[in-house]
Amino acid sequence: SASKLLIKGGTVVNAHHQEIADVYVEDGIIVAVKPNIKVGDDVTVLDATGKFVMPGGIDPHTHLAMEFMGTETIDDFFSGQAAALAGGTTMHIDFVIPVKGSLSKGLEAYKDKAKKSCMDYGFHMAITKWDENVSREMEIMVKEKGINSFKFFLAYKGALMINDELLLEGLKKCKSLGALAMVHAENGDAVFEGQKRMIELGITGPEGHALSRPPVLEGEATARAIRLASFVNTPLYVVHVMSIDAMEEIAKARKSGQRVIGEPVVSGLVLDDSGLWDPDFINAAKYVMSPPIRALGHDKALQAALSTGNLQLVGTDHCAFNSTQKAFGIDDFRKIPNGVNGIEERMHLVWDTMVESGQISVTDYVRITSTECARIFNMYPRKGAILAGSDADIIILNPNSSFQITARSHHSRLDTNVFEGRKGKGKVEVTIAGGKIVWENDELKAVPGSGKYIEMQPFSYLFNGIDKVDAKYLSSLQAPVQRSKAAS
Ligand code: DUC
Ligand code: ZN
Ligand code: ZN
Ligand code: ZN
Repeated sequence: SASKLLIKGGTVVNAHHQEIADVYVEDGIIVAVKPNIKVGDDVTVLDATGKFVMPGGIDPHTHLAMEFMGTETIDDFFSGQAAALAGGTTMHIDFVIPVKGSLSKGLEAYKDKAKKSCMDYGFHMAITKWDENVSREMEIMVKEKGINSFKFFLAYKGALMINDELLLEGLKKCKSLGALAMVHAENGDAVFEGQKRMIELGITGPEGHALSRPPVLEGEATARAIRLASFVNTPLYVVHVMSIDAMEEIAKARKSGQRVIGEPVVSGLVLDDSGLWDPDFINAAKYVMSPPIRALGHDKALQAALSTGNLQLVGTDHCAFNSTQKAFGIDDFRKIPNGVNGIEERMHLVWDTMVESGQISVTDYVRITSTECARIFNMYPRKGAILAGSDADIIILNPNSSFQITARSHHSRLDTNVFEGRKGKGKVEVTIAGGKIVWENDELKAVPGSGKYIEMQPFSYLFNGIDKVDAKYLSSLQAPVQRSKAAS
């Protein structure tokens, strides 16, 4: 039976434009966006008068059901997505971790984990080592499996970290496939050194985590990755930009015309590091993520960079570990599983911090929470837009209503919340995913198995004109140098 939905009288917002209009949905697809749509009585009608009707959030950076640091994140593809839906996010892109070095085995494992999905999802692929087989498999991922981005780790020495030689190989491979290279930018060798230094000083608590990997190491790795991407002439996406140091490198490169994307995450935008000094271990350990949440001031600077366009979209790095798991590091901060929540809170906190505060417009909000992600990963306008023909992933946000965040009422399986107690203006009152109302009147109707795997095609707009730059470079090399043939 066809499911038909009419959203009446709201302000429909896209990244480029907003207007008062009705939105008519049939079988999961937006059929019409215009004023005064008339429908029969077999259609469910939602009144959105005085509210914003926007594309559902797309979270470009999550870790659901990930095995990491000797344990597994406690939000899986159902609980994490249910939390997302309750917070107005209708799609996410998760990171596949290869299994025994095999990308295809990794993808199969993640597709299996994702069978219980209640919203659409896509995958990035993490590259944790390099050899001929990885290189071959990258090609299969892009050409046959719907993957168009690969993440390289410049941190996690001895585990996920790769060196510059391998990063260069990876960048070249990404370029040849039209896939986007992503980096976790911290200098892993220096972090390792910094950790030893803290332990030697007897600083074994959660504050040691931040002290051992300061902003300068994020700035260094970000600058290095940007310069190597420039050398190869391929676009670069810097995940979880947490510091002024990293942000300024991205801003500078973009100003010079380089194609670099910077993704701050909601924890970095609204929190500072003071919690890491909480005398209660668990209260402090819940803030441990990498790169670390920075000192007061970095948060505001990252917000400002989003509002000026120096940073382009907001993720979460949602990577949930509960108190029992955080306690693995009670005697040594190096054993605290790294990760904080955010998949449920991102849309609300970004609205309150950026729109309600007057830093950005509502159209910009749609761009940084949804549309830009869809464009970068080549899903636009199927995703990230309220247009006829787009998927019906839609939220209705009431700017006059308020939200409050607490572990008692959130939908993640976490027993803590890194944003505990935060309140703000602007509430997602309705979430529609795949044309179905899944969140309304604070009630969740998430259906396991209803989410689809979204295959992403290579060569997004970030690759436009890259070949021309290469051709120009090559022809400059081929200009003959006149030298005298006289014997010396
Ligand atoms: N950082 C985290 O905090 N968790 C997962 C991986 C990462 O890079
Ligand atoms: Zn219009
Ligand atoms: Zn990372
Ligand atoms: Zn991450």
